[in-house]
Amino acid sequence: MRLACFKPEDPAKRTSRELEKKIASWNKEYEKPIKILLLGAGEAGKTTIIKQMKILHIKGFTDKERQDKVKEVLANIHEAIACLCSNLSILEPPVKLENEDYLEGLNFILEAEPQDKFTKEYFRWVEKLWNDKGIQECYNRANEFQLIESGKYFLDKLHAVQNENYVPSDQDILHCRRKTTSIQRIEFSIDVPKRFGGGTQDFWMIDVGGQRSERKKWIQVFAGIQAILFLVASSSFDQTLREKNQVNRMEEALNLFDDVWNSKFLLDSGFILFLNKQDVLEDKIRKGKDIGNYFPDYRTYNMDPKDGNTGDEYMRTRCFIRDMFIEVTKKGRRQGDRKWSMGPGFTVTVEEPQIQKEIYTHFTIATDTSNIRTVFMDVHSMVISWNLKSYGLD
Ligand SMILES: Nc1nc2c(ncn2[C@@H]2O[C@H](COP(=O)(O)OP(=O)(O)OP(=O)(O)O)[C@@H](O)[C@H]2O)c(=O)[nH]1
Ligand SMILES: [Mg+2]
Repeated sequence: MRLACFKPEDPAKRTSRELEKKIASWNKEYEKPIKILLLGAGEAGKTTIIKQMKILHIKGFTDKERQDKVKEVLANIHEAIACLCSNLSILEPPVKLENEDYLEGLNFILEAEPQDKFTKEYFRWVEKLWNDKGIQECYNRANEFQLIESGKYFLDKLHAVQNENYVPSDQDILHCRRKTTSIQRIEFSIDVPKRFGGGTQDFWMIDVGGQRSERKKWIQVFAGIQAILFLVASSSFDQTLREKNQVNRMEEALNLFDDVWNSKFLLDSGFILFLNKQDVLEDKIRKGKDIGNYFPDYRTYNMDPKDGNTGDEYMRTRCFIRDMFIEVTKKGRRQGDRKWSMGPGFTVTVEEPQIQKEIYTHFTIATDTSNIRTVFMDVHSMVISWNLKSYGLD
């Protein structure tokens, strides 16, 4: 009688066992979270996307979180009105208050001590000033100085905010601005489409600060990133940097995108570009702003008719901006420039990477939950499919 353990193994069975092992190891990878890193210059909308993920995939904001936001909302109001008041006379040519009696209020706001802020008198002045034609004219020229994006949103709802029972809504939280100075990670799970096997997939989304001084921290989180979500403030073509007011914000975004796209640390990551702040861009263009004054190539730009109505200035502008970024992905690394710089004082020498990658683009409004829900259905499917591909499972 032969002992079973000496029985020669059936080769078919061995192959099937090896395959099972391989699939088990793939499944292990599949169970790992997919990491998405948000990048882009300051005020592009990265943290707003994190807030949307919280609304869409986690339980939203708790009562305590909403209460904590009140302080930030009030700080946004003060920053906005003080910024408008102090820039009125600095603008070239300067702007005057329509109602000169409000000069007292303007000085009150600019000199407000913490205990004056948010008193009845304070809000009375803020409201009067915000409705003054001079301040409104100054607001219309806000691209000439540094006003926070949320200024108009909160100054338009002073009545609601003054109420002692005021609780910030989701919209208020999405509009509220606070500069990121740390690295933040949000974790969530989403259902995997049936065509990718069903079940759920965990995601980690990582947020970093985009202003120049923050960028030296980025490299700490580059390892193991499956997708880069690069955000651009599409409306920023007529603005300069808060950090350095001689530099055009859109130029900065293009250069930063060039650096990130060509980074040897991100060769394995997929790239998705969010051409964000489409609502602000559309508003600017409808009011007669012309990107051609800042990017003269717009004058000879030919929009592809399949991208929309070529006679619509907003459509043309958004396609032109998208194509400037796509152009970056097509050209090789700048000749003689092997340095990868993430801002002043932080450069790394790199070898020339010549890997063909593709860029996926979306026109987005980060403060609009339904827009982001739709866009992210695409993004999640795409990232899951990239991930499966990288494990040979597509
Ligand atoms: N209207 C409008 N506002 C937006 C949009 N995206 C972002 N914002 C606002 O723009 C401001 C800046 O957005 P953030 O998400 O803080 O920008 P960030 O990229 O995180 O900026 P840093 O932390 O400095 O890197 C906030 O007040 C947002 O509410 C958008 O699509 N439309
Ligand atoms: Mg941020």
